[in-house]
Amino acid sequence: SNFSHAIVRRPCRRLIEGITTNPQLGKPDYELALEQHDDYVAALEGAGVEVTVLPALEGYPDSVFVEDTCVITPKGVVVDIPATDSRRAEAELMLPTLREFFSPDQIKRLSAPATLEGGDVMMVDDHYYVGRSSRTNDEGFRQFAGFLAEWGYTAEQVPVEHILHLKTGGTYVEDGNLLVSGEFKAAPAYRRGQFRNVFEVPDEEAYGADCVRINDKVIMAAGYPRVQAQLEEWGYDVATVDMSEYRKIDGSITCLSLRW
Ligand code: CIR
Repeated sequence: SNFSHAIVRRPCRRLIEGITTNPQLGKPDYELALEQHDDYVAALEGAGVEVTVLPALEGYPDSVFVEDTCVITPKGVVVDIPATDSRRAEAELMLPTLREFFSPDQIKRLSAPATLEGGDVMMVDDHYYVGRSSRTNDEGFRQFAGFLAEWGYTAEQVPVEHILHLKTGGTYVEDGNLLVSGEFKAAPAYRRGQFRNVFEVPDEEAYGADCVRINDKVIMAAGYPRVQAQLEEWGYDVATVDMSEYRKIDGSITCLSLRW
């Protein structure tokens, strides 16, 4: 894909209170998280996109994970309804920024009781895989698939049992190349000959399965050598960013930006 823009939001101090399923990893170090965020923005810019950096939102510990606020497709935007009480307003708070870039008829809104978070949405050309997770429900899928259909896209659900979001467990880096980890190695949805190459990420590198393809670059978390070697073998120019502080609160590399 050709991307020209990205949106990120600076982490707030209350990042250390972000929701986590991995408390044993400890709390994020805020200063280090800020540095890693700077490096992330630099990596996006290095891939050739213009980055809009929004100010921190102190009331929302997880607001750095802007990917969960909406889904941006080449035809329009669907504003999400995040599933957790502490995050729900983040989507609404992204609207003014979306309106700077998209016209009113390009912006679609989900309505309750739908829930949907962008981390559960993986685009493969004109087809969208949508996690059925603790964060994205059937009604969220139904409404989202309806908007996609208006734009000429198809969608299907993929059950997410053991991790937070669909893309936590793998990402499509385009050109027919899919990275999968854990439960998704066996996902029937990914086994229909529609991928040229499927790399099964070893368990010890599972966190590295979430990568961002932007223009001719792939941005990935630092410290996952087998994933990196596979991406390089596929011919990608790989940029790495240390994600240690975000990983502590279940954040992967795609979560930190919106891209189009
Ligand atoms: C949460 O639990 O909502 C955050 N701590 C992490 C969100 C990660 N977002 C993503 O994978 N798209």
